[in-house]
Amino acid sequence: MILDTINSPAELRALTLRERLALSDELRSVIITTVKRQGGHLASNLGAVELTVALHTAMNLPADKLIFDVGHQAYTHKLLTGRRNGFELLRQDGGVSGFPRRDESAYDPFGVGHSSTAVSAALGFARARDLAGGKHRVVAVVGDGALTGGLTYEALNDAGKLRSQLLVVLNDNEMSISRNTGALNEHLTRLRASGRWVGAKRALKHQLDSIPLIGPPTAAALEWMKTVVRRIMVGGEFFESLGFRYLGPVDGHDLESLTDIVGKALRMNQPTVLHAVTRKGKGSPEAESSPEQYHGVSRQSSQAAKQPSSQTRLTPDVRALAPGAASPEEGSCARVIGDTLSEIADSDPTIVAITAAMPAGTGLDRFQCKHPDRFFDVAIAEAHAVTLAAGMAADRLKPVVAVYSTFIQRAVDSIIHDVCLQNLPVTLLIDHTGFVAGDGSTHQGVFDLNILRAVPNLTIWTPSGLDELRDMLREGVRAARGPLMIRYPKSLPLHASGLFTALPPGARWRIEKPEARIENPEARVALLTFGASVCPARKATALLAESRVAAFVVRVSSVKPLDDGALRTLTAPGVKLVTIEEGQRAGGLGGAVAEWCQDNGKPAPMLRLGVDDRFPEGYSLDTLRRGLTDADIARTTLEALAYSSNFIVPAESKGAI
Ligand SMILES: Cc1ncc(C[n+]2csc(CCOP(=O)(O)OP(=O)(O)O)c2C)c(N)n1
Repeated sequence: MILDTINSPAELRALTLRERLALSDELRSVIITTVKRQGGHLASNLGAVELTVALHTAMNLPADKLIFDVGHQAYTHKLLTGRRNGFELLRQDGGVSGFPRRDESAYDPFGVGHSSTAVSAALGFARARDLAGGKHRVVAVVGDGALTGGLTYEALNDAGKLRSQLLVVLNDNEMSISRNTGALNEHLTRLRASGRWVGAKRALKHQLDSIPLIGPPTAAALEWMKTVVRRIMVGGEFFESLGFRYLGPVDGHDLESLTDIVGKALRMNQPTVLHAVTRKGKGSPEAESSPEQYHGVSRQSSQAAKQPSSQTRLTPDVRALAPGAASPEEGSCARVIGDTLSEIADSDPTIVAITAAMPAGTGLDRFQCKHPDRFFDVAIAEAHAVTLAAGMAADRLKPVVAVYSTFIQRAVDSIIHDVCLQNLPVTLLIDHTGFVAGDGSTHQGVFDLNILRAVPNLTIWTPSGLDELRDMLREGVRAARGPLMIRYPKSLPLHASGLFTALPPGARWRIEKPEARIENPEARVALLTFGASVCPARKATALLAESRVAAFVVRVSSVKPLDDGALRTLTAPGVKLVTIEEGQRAGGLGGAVAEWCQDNGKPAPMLRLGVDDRFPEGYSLDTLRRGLTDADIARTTLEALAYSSNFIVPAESKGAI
């Protein structure tokens, strides 16, 4: 394999065109085989193979800086920069990340996972270079989806002033995760249609050859020629109005032309956009025909792993359960959201649903099928999604916005300033809270509760089962009293508990009966938790019972407001409190309970388990959950009981929290 001989771009540059074409085929097959086995982003990566090979050939990496947007199209880049071995364990602990990371390679100048950061970061690199008098080139690779994110516009607007080299390669495959949407996308569609982009050089030559220049060129012929050249090589009024030179569109799979034009674009001493048209899923018939389903692909099931590789199939992972988390007792929260919202909207015409480019991931595609007129995909624009909802709520609609926890971080001020300050009835459905498998530290849902708990007027509910999620959504949207956030992980048990009673949700916590009765216990401990941590907490009560500790679980269905009555019961003398959450300890559930105890003169002995002021690292749920498993909860509780009458964890155990 040629790929085996490539450890750095220098070796790639020594290859002939024929060899680079063969290498591109090899890269595709390694990506397909690895993603089949490990899961990962398939379609985006297959579409970016030639583009990446061309960039690696024309650039001088790592002196030049190559910055990917979102980063889920960087597999070829990783395979060409000495990470072939780690790629075997793509998205697994000990293997390479599915995204560029500064701590992984000198070839990754900027870490990423969230969309629309590349132009800002690249401009930062360009300005740093210029201040230092450097000569290296800076390139941002931005998808047409990422181009819909507001940050990109802010950066383009700023970058247009630059008087030095900055190349933005627009990797336009007409797709975000779903089909791209919005007016800019339509502009790109027109550019694609106008440019006859099948190989820029060839198209240009063909167009120029077709000009009938008989005799001395007439003024009309010259004007025509100018128009044709402009249409091919200088279009994109949008980019030009922002101060960029626009080149393209070019065929993003024609390696020869592409390498040539990337080389030329790199020589431009001004901000330049090179518009490359690519095909998402290129080279895999199934991914090409269903790029949305094959955007993300889940890990091969163990049964499929036993079959010969020719029979193994890729598994689209649009709404699938988290790898390793799937069990018959668990189900997808997104599916429940989509179905429940569709159903309640049947009888309530004021309900509208908003997604920021994730209709399938959030389950809102189900709502879209049933109520297309009341469904809005605003593209990758979380802040806009929330402020749009505020506007709708101010005019009597009941908007529901579904966003993953990690991406709602983009919309914090919209929630504060537009929704909560005006006390508008917007329902925020925050999916993928807590630990998230596969994508690494950029995608963990461990901040939303902590950041937003401090915002006045916002109610925060935390379901622990799909039945509770359904009830909360029904009740929240029906009442539409004010800003409401319902936050849930990717999947939940079907039932919050066997004893579930369909009480209207609110600040009503469920104090579960202890599983085991312990006569004369050594200690009484309440484990306060919600969501994915309820199950390990329940198991921990059994482990604690073995040490004569009477522990019981309290299902916290509302973090804001807290359940005053339940807390008064729980802070009775003799009960010790343990809060457990897949989120930052600072300001989370534990913080809320500690504040309540302080404010109410009930200084209960208390242990707060969660993420201790660090970014969670790891790709498997097992790794991410270290410190919060049933055994960890029981062990830390026992350590705290043994260590101090104040129920404090010894300093040396803190690392596990
Ligand atoms: C802020 C933010 N919102 C949502 C996402 C989820 N997301 C990941 S990739 C993607 C689509 C990106 O499309 P594009 O930039 O065109 O890249 P392509 O996959 O088509 O190559 C979305 C919406 C994200 N990564 N970041």
